[in-house]
Amino acid sequence: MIGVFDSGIGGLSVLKALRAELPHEDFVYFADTAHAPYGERGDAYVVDRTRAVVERLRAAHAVKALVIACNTATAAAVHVVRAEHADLPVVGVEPALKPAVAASRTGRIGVLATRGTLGSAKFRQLHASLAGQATFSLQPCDGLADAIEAQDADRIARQCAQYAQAVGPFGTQEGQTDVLVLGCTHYPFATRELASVCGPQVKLIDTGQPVARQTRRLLGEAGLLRTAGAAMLSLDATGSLPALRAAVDRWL
Ligand code: DGN
Repeated sequence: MIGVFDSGIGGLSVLKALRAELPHEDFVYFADTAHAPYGERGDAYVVDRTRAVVERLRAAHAVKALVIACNTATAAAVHVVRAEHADLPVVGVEPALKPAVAASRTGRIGVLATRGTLGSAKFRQLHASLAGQATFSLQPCDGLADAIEAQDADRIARQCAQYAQAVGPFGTQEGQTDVLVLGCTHYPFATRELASVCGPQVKLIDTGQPVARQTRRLLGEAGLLRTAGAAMLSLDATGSLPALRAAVDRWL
């Protein structure tokens, strides 16, 4: 069984890609909804929650690999999890800046993520390593993951408009932003709202598929890949399990 977790429902965007890439694997998805959102809470909180979630996942399920399907938790805590659970393959997510550079023609890229992700040392390193190759407009999206979690359509539309417009103008001409990185796993669930602000020529890039491929590669290398048999999905949460089930029915 592969453990996948996020502060809430955002990681379901990664789980969707994982299930497509690994159709014979069992998954347990854990949402730390009683303690969400992580994005504006600070490193110490996110590290504590991540450690607690991984402990709980491992205590309750025979987890053979772990996917931290949250950019904020990866940025703050992936090194801690790897040190404390050295027996497990651990995959994290990060905003897809490298694929964005490859996809951009204008060299102007917008990046939407939580304040925690954009302020992290891990993200700053990634950004610095690519700074010569494109111009990145970084936009912290306070409250957007929370609005998506609450399925508050008005708030989602308002915040998408505000945050996406801040990294425009959009288009394919020189000086315009032609790629938008969705640097939080919740944001693919606002793709429609974001695309309506950016227009059809702008590419929206998330991390689901690259993370799924990386997970497959690591499992293969460790001899842990299952290539036959039916797959099971279990759900677990610190908050409401029915709410998580409803989100799974809606998004998967
Ligand atoms: N989905 C998480 C991420 O990718 O950063 C964080 C959302 C949140 O807790 N604010």
